[in-house]
Amino acid sequence: MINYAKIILVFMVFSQQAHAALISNTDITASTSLVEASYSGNIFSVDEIADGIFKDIASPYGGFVSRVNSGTIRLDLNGGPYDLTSFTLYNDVNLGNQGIKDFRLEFFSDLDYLIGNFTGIGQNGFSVSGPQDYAISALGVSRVDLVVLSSHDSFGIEIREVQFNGSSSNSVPEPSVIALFGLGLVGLGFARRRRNRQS
Ligand SMILES: [Ca+2]
Ligand SMILES: [Ca+2]
Repeated sequence: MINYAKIILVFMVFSQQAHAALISNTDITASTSLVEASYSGNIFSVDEIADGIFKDIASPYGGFVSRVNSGTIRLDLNGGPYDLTSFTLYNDVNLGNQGIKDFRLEFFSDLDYLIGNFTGIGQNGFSVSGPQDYAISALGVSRVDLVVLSSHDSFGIEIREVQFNGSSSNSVPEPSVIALFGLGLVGLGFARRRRNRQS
């Protein structure tokens, strides 16, 4: 006989969706060994890659610039680990024909294991002035290395902002879900008792 209570219980548990959240700004701590460019006394420091400022066509730009065409930017995700579903890139400081081109995201667990990667291509600021979204799927991520493989021109790496979407890997089920779970357990108990009586 089919155990309907068990099927319902499994359905309820798996239908529980953790809440997606924007991981941005203070959720991200950026660091790099690349040299930060400066212009007219304005330093384009790496922390500006996640400072909440991205619609920056005029000074102060609120973006990161390094005059090399490749290199790694480390992004520690505070409050992680997270289950990531997308990456958002605001490419090119002071929109022009710049920005990163080929890049790879490397995902690390809280124990610092490399657990996956994603390869993408950024459009320059002439082509796309707004956010560029990339669907990704990576579970239990505490850190992302943004490895820039090439840039659109010799100005080097120019990024206004990065963000992720995802949910906490350790998210606690909501009370309503816990209540449903309890109901499912009760149902299981009834089903088992009935089966015991029949046998
Ligand atoms: Ca910024
Ligand atoms: Ca630019």
